[in-house]
Amino acid sequence: MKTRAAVAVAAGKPLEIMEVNLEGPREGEVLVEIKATGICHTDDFTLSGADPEGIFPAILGHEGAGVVVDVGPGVTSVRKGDHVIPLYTPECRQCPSCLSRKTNLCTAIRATQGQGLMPDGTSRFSVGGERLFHYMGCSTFSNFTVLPEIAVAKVHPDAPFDKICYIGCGVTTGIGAVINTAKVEIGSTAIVFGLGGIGLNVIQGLRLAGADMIIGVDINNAKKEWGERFGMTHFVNPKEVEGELVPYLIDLTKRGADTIGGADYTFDCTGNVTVMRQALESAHRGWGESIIIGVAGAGEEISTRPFQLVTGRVWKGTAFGGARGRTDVPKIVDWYMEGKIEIDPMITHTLTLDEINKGFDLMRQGESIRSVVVF
Ligand code: NAD
Ligand code: 022
Ligand code: ZN
Repeated sequence: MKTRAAVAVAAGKPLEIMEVNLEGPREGEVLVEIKATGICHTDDFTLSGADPEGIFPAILGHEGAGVVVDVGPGVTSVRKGDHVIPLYTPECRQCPSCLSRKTNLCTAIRATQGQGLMPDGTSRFSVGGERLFHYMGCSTFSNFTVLPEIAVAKVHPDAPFDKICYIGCGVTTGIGAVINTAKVEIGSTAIVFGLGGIGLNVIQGLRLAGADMIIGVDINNAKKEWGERFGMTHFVNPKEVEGELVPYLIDLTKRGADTIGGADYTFDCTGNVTVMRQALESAHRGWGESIIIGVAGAGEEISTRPFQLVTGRVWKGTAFGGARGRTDVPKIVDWYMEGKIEIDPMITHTLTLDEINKGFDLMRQGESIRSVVVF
């Protein structure tokens, strides 16, 4: 079949909107009509050429929602008409990782996904006889895409596509980091570094988990109002702090008889390795945990003195908020439908596929929280 898509033809070039060929689903695969897709930093990281694993030409996009329109042989868990969210972290429920119950990083299709191919080692997309690569197993910048059955989550049929697409990455990553990775308890203190599309979801996850003190840290004062909108209790702009940031934050988190200070949980949502160190060191001595969510540039390294860990601080990272996609994503969609979490105000821009490059510009300029393309 033919479908309209935004094609990343080469690194550093704008996406080109064109009609491409898409082959139907093979064994264990589903054909999905994408109704809406968010634009996320990783798409830009790859498009810019900074991602050493980026492959071109490719159809980017990993934050979508749509409808199953066809299924290949052997597909049992979804059928035509089901509403689904594509998963860049699949959940096969059979590989050693899924069975371990210790990680969400399913390994069933990992090798081919990283090569921009379907699990059988081929691509379903082409244009003018030339192969186009898939991206993060999703390729949601196409009106139709083919996905492995294990890489779709079946969700509530009444949920609006132009909002729940954000659950395909940002919402689940932020809320999941709080619930699954940090396992934040009621009454905890927390610091969130970077109040963008991820950090704001960490904040609403902390509110959901019942955290007492939710400190937001951002170099952009415009983020104060955004943070407060989702449950932030204190705002700190590092540029306006006199002296060092870490001692300032440790002092701010001293409560009652505790004269040591430091937060129970801290989250890096910037991808900046200097901030990652600040986040670790502002965690409480003896038990504070710091969760790295931000993705740093290729080749960057983190550092701290071993003393920071010897004295009980814990450094952790999270991918897709530790969520098991087929199990957890439908639950998050239900939370949205029940009003337990908010999404609508974070979607600051809605665009057509033809305007997708404008969405990238808004993200680069820091003018959007999330831009969503509606097909
Ligand atoms: P964003 O650009 O919307 O937000 C980043 C925020 O950090 C901005 O508000 C910016 O002002 C602030 N900031 C920048 N430098 C700062 C500093 N030195 N101190 C404090 N604040 C600072 O980005 P986003 O969409 O929220 O994504 C954040 C990061 O999360 C990215 O690196 C992204 O790739 C990553 N991410 C990771 C996962 C995962 O599974 N681990 C999933 C999605 C996104
Ligand atoms: C999504 N991310 C950032 C912004 N939006 C993001 C990027 C990478 C990962 C998670 C989220 C990630 C963490 C760990 C891994 N990845 C490796 C997983 C593994 O090896 O099993 C990751 C993922 C997918 C891809 C690359 C790296 C890919 O499909 N190309 C989950
Ligand atoms: Zn993303």
